[in-house]
Amino acid sequence: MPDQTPGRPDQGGYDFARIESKWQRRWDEDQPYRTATYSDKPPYYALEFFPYPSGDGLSVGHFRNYIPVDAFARYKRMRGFEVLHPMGWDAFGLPAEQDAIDKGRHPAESIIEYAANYRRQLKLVGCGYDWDREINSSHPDYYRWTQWIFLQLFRRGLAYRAEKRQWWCDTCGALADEEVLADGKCWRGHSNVYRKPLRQWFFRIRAYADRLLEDLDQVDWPESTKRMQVNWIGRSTGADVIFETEAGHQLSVYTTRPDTLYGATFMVLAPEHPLLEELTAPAQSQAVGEYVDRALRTSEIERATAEREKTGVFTGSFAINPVNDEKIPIWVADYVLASYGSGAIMAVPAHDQRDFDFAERFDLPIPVVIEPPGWDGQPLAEAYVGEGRLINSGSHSGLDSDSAIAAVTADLEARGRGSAAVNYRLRDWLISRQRYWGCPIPIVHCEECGQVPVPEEELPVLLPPLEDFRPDPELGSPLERARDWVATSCPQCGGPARRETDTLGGFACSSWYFLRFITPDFESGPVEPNAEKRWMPVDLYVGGAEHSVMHLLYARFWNKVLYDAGHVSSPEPFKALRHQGMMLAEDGWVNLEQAKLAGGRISARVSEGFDVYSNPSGEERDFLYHAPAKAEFELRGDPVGDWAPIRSGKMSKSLGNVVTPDSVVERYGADSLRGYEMFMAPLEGTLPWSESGLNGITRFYRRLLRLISGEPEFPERGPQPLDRASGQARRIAHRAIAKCSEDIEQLRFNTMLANGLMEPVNELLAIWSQELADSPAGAEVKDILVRLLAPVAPHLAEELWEMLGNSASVVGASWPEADPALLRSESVTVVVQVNGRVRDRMDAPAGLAEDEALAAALELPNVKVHLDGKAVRKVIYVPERLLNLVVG
Ligand code: ANZ
Ligand code: ZN
Repeated sequence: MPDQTPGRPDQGGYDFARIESKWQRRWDEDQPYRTATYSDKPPYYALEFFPYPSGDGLSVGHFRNYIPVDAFARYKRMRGFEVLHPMGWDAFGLPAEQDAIDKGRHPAESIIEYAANYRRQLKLVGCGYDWDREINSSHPDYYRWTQWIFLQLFRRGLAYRAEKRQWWCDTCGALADEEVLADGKCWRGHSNVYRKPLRQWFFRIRAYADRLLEDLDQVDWPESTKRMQVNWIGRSTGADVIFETEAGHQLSVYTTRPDTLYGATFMVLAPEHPLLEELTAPAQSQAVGEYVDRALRTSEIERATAEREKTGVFTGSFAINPVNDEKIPIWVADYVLASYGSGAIMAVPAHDQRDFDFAERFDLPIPVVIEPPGWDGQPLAEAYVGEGRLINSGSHSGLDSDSAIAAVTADLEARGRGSAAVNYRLRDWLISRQRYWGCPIPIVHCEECGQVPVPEEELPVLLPPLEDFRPDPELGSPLERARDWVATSCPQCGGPARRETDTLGGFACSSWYFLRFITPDFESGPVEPNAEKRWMPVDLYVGGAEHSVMHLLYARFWNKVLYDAGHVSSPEPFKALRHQGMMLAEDGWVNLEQAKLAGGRISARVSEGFDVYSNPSGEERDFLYHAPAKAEFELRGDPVGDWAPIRSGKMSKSLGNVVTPDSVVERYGADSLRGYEMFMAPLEGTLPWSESGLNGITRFYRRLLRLISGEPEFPERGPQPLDRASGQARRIAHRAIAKCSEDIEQLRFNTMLANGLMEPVNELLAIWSQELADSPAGAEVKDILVRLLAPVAPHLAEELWEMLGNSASVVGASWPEADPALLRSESVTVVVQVNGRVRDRMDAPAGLAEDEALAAALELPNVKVHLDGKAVRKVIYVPERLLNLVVG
C-alpha cells in the first residue's frame, strides 16, 4: 500500500495538515453546508449517484465523482444559490448481504460502520455535504416510503406477481439475469445454474416504454447515455402475423419485416414455447425433449450471440404461410428467445442472417424476395438484410419495402391474419428477491382475499431481525425462518394470512432517494410536496457511466408513476446528467528478479507477488504497492536492465493498487488531492494516478500562499511603476474571473485550474511587489484569487481569506464579477510626442486613463530628455493611440 514508506514531501511553509484540520473543525462547528429547505435564494440541487458503503472504504478513484460535484456546489453557493448537496447510503442489497455472510456479521451493524467510514473520508477530503440530510435506505424511516411507493404501483396495477422462468442456482437460489455470467455460472461461481418457473414480483415498466423514450428530449444528458436508454427499451415496429398449423393451431409471430413474408420458408419456436409439446410429432418428441433440456441451461446472452453455430430440431409439424399457402416446417431452436415478441418467428433465410445460417446448416430453401442491388440471380453468400424492391412476392412484387410493409399488413388485417404491432426489448422489471437484506414487500397473502396491501398507516413492515439470514434454495426466502413474522392476519377480513417473504431488489431503494434528501424527516409522505416543487428535478446528477442504464431507467419510471399520481411535479427526475471518467492506477516498474516476463506480459513468479515502484532508479525509487501473486500486467516499453515498465490499468482491490484518500491527504493534503483530481483530466476523461502530478498542485498552492501572505519571490528586475503594475494586475485578475466562470459553468475544471488560476498566479508573481501587494489594486487582486480558489481548495481558501482580514467563512462569500472594461486586449502601443514630434513609444494597458498615460510617459527616458525640465502646458490624449505633450 502506498503509505508504507514515503515521507511527507517538503511543504515549503504550506502547513496543510494544520490548515485542513483547523477548517474542518470550524465547519463542523459552524455548519456552513446546511441547506435551508425554503429560502429567498434560487434553489440548486447537485447530486452524486447513491453509493453503497463497502468495507473497503473509498479510493481516490471514487473521488473523481465527489470532488468535482463538491466544487461545483460550492461555486453555485457563491453565485447566490441555495444549494442542496446531500449524501446518503444505498445500504440494502446483495453486496452488503454477501459481505455480512462472509464476515459473519449482521449487515445492519456493518453497514453503519462502513457508512461512518465513508462519511469520515468524505469530510477528510473537504466535501461539503449537509449531513443533517444523511439517509440510509435500510433504515425503517426510509424504507417505510419505499414500501409506500410500492403500494402506489400496486394500486395502479403496475406491480404484479407472476410465474416466470427464472434463473436458479442450486446453491444461491433465485438469480437475477445480471447475476448469471456469460459462462453460464452464477456470480458466485457455482455452475449448477438453470431456469425454473418461479413466482416473482414485477413492475409493469413496459407500460411506460413510450414515455421513457419520448421524454429523453427533455433532458440534458450525454447522447451516448440517451442512446443506451433507447437501445435498452428497444422499440421496433412491424406486424404480428398469424400462421395456422396443419393441425389447426394458431401460431402468432412478430416480425419487423412483413415485406419479406413470401420468403418465409420455415418457422422456429423458442424451446420454452407453450405450444411446442403439442406441436411435436411423436417421432420427434425424444429429440425435441433432449434439445429443450439443454437449451434451458444456456444463458440468453449466449443464445443470442450471432457467431454461435446454430442448433435446432424439427418438430415434425408444418404451418401454412398465409400469403402463398405454402406448407413450411416448424423447428425448435434456441436462437429464438421466449421473452421477445411471441417466442416464435417466421424464418426468412434470404433476408435475416440468423435464419440464413440456420437454413444453410439444415439445408432449408433460401428464396430471395427482396432484390439485392446489382444481384446476378445466383444463390446468396449471406443474407441481404436491406430494404428494396419485392420479387417472387405474388401480387406484391414490384413494390418497395416501405409500401409493401403497409400493403401486406393491411392485407393480413383484412383477412384476420395479422395486425400492425409495436414491440419492446424492455422486459417488465423483476423486482423481488428471495433474500433477507432488502426492503420487505408490504403485501399479505390471504386465502380468502388474495394479495392484500398492508394499510399505509401500518407501514413500515419491519424487516424481522434474523440471526441466520443465509439464502436457502429449499426454503425460498430466508424470511421464511421468521415464522412469527410470516404468520399474520389479513388486513381485510381478519382471517389468518401470510406475509410476503420476498424482498425488493436494491434498485427499488435507489429509484427515489433523490426525493428523500429534500425533506428527510417528513412524516406524511416520501417528500413534502411544496419542497419537492421547489427542488426537483435534480439540476446536476453525476456518476459513472458503467451500470447506469438500469438505475436511470428505473428511477425515471418511478418518478413518472409518482408524477401521474400527483406526488411529484416534474416528469423527469434528472435535468442534467454527466459521467466522470475512470481513475487508473499509476504506471510503474517491476524488478524482473521478482516477476516473470512472458508474451509481452508480466506476471508473478514468486508466490507472494511482487512490488511495483514508481521509478526504477536504485535507491531513490518510491515504493508504490505490492501486487498479489496472481496479478498480471501489460508491458509499456522494453525492459531497462533488470526493470520492466508496466501499465497498471484499473485501480482494483484484486491488483492491490488501490490508492486511498487517507494516504494522499496525509502526505499532500486534501486540497492537493482535490486540485489534482480536477486538474489532471477533463471530468469525463480517464485519469492515470501520478504522484508527481500531486506535487505540481502543491507547488501551485505554495506560490499562491506566498503571493497572498506577502512573501512572494520578487522578480530579479526592478519593480515597475506602481500604477502600471496595478493596472496589469487587475487585468490579470479579472481575466482569471472570466476564465474560471466560463470553465466552471461547463464543468471544465481542468482548464479552469490551468488557465484560470495557475497561469494568472504565475503572471502576477512576475510583476508582484511589496508596494503592489499593499495597494488597493493588490488587495482587490488577492480578494479575487481567494474567491476563485474557494471551490477547488476550500481549506486553503479559508486560511487565506482569514489572512485577508475576513471573519466570515469564504463558503458564504460571493463569486467575483469580471469588469468587462478590464477584459479587453491587454496592451496597446501609445505613441508619445513632445510638441508634435514622436519621441518614444510605450506599451500601455488598454483603457489607460489620461492621467495614468501622462504619468507613465513622464517616466520615459527619451521624453525626459526632450522635456528638459520644462512644464507641460497642455496634454492631447487619443486613448490607446497617442499622447502629445505641449511644453515650453
Ligand atoms: C422475419 C424477418 C425477416 C425478420 C427479415 C427480420 C428480418 P427487432 O428488430 O430487434 O425487434 N424475432 C422476433 N421474435 C424473436 C424472438 N423471440 N427471438 C429471436 N428473434 C425474434 O427484431 C425483430 C425481428 O427479430 C423479427 O423480424 C424476427 O425476425 C426476429 F428479413 O421476422 B424478423
Ligand atoms: Zn383476507
